[in-house]
Amino acid sequence: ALPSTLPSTDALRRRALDVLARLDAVPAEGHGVRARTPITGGSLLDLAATTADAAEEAVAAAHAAFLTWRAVPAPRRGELVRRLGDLLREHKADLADLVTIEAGKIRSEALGEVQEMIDICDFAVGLSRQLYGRTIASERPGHRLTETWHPLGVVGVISAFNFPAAVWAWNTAVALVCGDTVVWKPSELTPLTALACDRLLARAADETGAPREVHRLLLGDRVLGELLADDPRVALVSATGSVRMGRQVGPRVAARFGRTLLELGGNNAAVVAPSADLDLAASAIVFAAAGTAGQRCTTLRRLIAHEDVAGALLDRLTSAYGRLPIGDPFDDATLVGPLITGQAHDAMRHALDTARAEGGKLLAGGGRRLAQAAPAAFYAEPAIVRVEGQNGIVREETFAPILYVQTYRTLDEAIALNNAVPQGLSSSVFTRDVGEAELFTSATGSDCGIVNVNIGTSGAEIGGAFGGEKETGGGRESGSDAWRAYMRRSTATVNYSDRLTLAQNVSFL
Ligand code: UN1
Repeated sequence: ALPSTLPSTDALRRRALDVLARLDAVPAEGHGVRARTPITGGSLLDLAATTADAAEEAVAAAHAAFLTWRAVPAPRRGELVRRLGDLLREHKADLADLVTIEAGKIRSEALGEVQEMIDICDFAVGLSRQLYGRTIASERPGHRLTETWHPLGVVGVISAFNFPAAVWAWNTAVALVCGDTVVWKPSELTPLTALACDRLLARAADETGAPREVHRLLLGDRVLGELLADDPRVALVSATGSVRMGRQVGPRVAARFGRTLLELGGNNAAVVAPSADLDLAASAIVFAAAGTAGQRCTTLRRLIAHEDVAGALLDRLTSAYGRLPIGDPFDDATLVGPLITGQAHDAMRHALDTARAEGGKLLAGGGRRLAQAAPAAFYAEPAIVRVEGQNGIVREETFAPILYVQTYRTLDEAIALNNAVPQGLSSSVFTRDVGEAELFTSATGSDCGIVNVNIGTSGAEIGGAFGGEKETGGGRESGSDAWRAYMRRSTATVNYSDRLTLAQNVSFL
């Protein structure tokens, strides 16, 4: 029996079913996909996996819906997304419950995830009136050149367990206003959250008169992802997950000249300069490194501290790590919930063992909690490891709360360390020196897609474009002009004169 510090699997199942009932999304039981909770490691429900035939049919339906949806004026398409945002506001607590139950996120972060969905809906509604193209000066008399953005087609969304709802919303809210339709293959680990999102969007579609088939959900394993990768009717595959997954999906889509938007691993660093406010830096570092139990692609994994402040900073960090409340993510006092699976815990153990074998020194954490109370759940103490150099395991993204610490002398050296890993998602510098901050964010500074000053690496706002370079995959989602990846560009040259003039002064006939 579990101690009173963790809820029982039965209680969590009841809670999930209550939420699903309120959302009118009670799933049919079946085989192939098992909903479970990392809070206890227990199974919640067995659901029917989508068959390959049903997945084919879903793509066909989404493609047929695209042919009508693309002709609906963009501001009208925005009405569907506005309604989705309203429903998310109404059901914020319910959806956050499912995120906590399936992904193990603490309450505040689960609510934050739903807020991120609401924010992107608001953004997309505004965007639905701002899908601007360009007018270009023609070199020919009596000619006009314009660039117009048109809907692209079916977008296949492949998403991960760690943002089981928000990453779907980034893609779907933007794709829908762009005139695309969506087929979603969520992580197998978070099917109930996916069902709830799908249901809320179906309601929004019914209430605004949009075709239901603007969105279809596929539940199951990677075979369904491969199906999306290989289907020429899927114009864009937007995939979030590991570099390994990206290496499989990217070339398959490219082989048929389809488009991809890849959000793969991060190996994010923070540089702490001598002038930094160490209290501010320490708070930011603890959230970025230990928050979400280290399971964000933006999680802080490498700390690069100036040798003059490393000692004082590490004192603050080890003391904060020693007091981190680890346990039931529904408990308001908890800051660190469970790892998603036993494999994630194995990967953490393996990384810590390897780091030690490579000369690293464990400075904090690394142990397992609540193992006797909940043998099938994996609560890990966030770890800090002092390393010398960045070879071996430090170059890899281990999806767990491990912070590797190194020191530096010159900012050039720190920037080189920041950039000397295969991934390029997020980065931070903590400094009060404007010159240092500017250099870090400049062309010769951090090579990442996200570069922060005096805030941590995680927790980006939706207004900016989200994504990274190198093995992170190069894709950009969410705000700014990331919407362009979801549309096709058409360049139109119109001759309104009564003469044929060829470009480049070519004469013919
Ligand atoms: C992810 O971990 O896949 O910047 C996305 C952040 C969140 C999104 C993370 N807004 O941490």
